Amino acid sequence: MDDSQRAHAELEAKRLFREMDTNGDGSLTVREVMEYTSRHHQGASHEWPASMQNALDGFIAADLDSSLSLTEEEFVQHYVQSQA
Ligand SMILES: [Ca+2]
Repeated sequence: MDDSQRAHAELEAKRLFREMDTNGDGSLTVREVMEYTSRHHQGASHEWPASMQNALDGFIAADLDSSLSLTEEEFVQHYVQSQA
């Protein structure tokens, strides 16, 4: 990933973060992430559990300090790495 791809991924991550942060407190809870994933699920309904599991796995991987909430920094870092 070059610098412009990274910058693009960071912008995309920040946009997503704001969309997922429904109460606007600057951190994502498991609940916010799961609700967002559930709302935006587009595959077949039998794929829904796998999609929720992926979201949960992603959340746990991104939550470096195990605070059960993601700061924008944690989220952006995880997102950019997952795009690389
Ligand atoms: Ca929040």
